[in-house]
Amino acid sequence: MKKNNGNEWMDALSFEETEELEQTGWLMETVAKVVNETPVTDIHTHLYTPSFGEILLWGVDELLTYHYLVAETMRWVDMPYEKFWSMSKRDQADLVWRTLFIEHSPVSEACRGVLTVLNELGLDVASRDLSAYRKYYTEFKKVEDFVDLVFEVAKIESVVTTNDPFDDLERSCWLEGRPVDERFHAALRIDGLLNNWEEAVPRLNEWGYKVSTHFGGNTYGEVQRFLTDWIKRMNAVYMAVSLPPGFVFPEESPRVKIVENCVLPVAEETGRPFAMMIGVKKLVNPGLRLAGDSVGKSHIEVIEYLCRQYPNVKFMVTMLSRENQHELCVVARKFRNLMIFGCWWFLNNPSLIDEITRMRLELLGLSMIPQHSDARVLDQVIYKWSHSRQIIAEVLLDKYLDIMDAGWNVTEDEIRRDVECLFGRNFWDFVGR
Ligand code: FIX
Ligand code: ZN
Repeated sequence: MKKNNGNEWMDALSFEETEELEQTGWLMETVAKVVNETPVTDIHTHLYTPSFGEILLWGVDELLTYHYLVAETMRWVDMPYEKFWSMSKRDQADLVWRTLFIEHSPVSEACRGVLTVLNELGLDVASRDLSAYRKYYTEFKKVEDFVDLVFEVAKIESVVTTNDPFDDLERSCWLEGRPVDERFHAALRIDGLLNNWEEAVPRLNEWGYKVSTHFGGNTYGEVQRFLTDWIKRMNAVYMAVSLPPGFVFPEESPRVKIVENCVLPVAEETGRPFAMMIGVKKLVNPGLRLAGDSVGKSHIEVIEYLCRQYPNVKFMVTMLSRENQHELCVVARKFRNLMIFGCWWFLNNPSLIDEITRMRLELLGLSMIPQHSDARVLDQVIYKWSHSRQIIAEVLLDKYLDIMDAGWNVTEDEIRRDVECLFGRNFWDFVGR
């Protein structure tokens, strides 16, 4: 008597059904393997090359005081914000750990992320022993050793950082000529120029760029020189800015004047894309500081206008509102000089990554950049990519199964080619490297 192993149902399958079952099994295994092992270029982070020192954040106390977790903690804790900010980093971390992990189960995406990092670093998450986790990090004598480990665990090939010449600490690092790890690529961040023109003018003059608030003289030429100087100094792969939901173009504002007369000409001349991250409402709750920003639906017409009027400029765009995602996909179908990217910030959650990635594959195929980490703490790339890889693999599998149903069989090489596009090739081809 054949051992009843519960699989006797398979004997009843036809030859074709058995073959399809085997193909499906192969596809599931192969997609998961390729997605999990393909190295990633993380195209937007808040990390820094190790030589820039303490502004590169790492370690469990930095993980626990990530502004996402601060916002979640302050929902439970009836403490004046300023009292929290006056606490030491360690005491802040203790409060977050107690509130979000011990007194309540850590089910939010940001909480889960901390657990994924600890787990993938080989620590005993079940112990809930924060002091043991802290002790682990003391074993790394210099951050460079930890960078190598994190890049290996997360399978990161390189990261693009956010580099702001208006940040005094960071500017001095660049002017000193500190060495840049070749895995860390700079993006020139120009919020200081576009979102605070009044404050930027005296600083630009101090740095030797003769500009005036009302754009007299050769202000446009001098701002262009500022941009090209910093693109060269940083070897920046793109220029980037975050913009409010109300951003429109054209418009009689300093921001639009500078974009039109400085940023776009430099983008065209240098071939560097202009990355717009649109939809952030800064400091709706100022007491929360970095955690106090919120989201608003933005005007898709501005993307249509810019891509149409400036066909020789490359635009990278991500939008913060879920309600903008479908129209952003549609606009990307209309303009090959538009590359959409990431599930940004409040969209970087499994349910929305799934929805947005599915929508993008269905509307754009593989001509998009599905994700970036936005990591502010080095360790975070471990969880942000582990979680996203899992979802991207599930969605990709569904799409391959759909075409397999119609008789199209993808090979492992083709799956690898597709995933390499999504995880870096599309980006590097778009920036022209
Ligand atoms: O403007 C940005 O680059 C945003 O990503 C950040 O300001 C934000 O705080 C963040 O880290 C979101 O993930
Ligand atoms: Zn960011």
